[in-house]
Amino acid sequence: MFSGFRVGARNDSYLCSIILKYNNMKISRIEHLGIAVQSIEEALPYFENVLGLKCYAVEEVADQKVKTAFLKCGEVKLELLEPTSPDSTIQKWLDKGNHGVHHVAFCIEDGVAEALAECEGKGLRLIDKAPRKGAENLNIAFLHPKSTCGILTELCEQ
Ligand code: CMX
Repeated sequence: MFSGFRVGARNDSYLCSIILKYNNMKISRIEHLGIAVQSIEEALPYFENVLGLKCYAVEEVADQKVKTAFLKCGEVKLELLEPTSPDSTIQKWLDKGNHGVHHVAFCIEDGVAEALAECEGKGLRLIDKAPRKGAENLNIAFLHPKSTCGILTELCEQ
């Protein structure tokens, strides 16, 4: 016979484990990989002339202090990120000796705002509390790498 939940540490952790397993977010694919480079002009020949990928758009995202170049690789895009200012987060990341893949962006089917609320409810650290406009006019939001296995994670939708 069902006796109801008793208040106590055991039931709290049981409930917590149910909530953590509950997953509403639908990821359809990897939208793009963000790759930090010091210079798009110097990096492009590798991607175009060696890998044979085509750059189809170059766009500056002023509020992020980056210039972006997009290449298609099947249904996944590569987003080259060049800092446009010494205080760009990309420049700071490069200055620390990092280079290469900077973030992974997932395409969310049913809304970035809902996905953010779900992530926050599960205790993840959000960088963006609400979706904002990113390159290619996508609605985007970042999750902090400290709560995503060390991978700077971008959620996006068309
Ligand atoms: N991947 C994994 N870890 C990263 C990281 C990355 N790309 N960038 C920073 N970190 C880690 C650092 O290593 C550091 O870890 P430790 O504390 O162990 O050293 C920690 O996060 C804090 O990093 P920080 O150097 O002190 O930098 P900040 O806290 O100032 O900023 C972050 C880090 C992630 C919050 C910031 O870079 C950010 O807001 N990123 C999201 C926006 C962005 O990247 N925009 C550029 C792309 C634009 C676009 O695609 O449109």
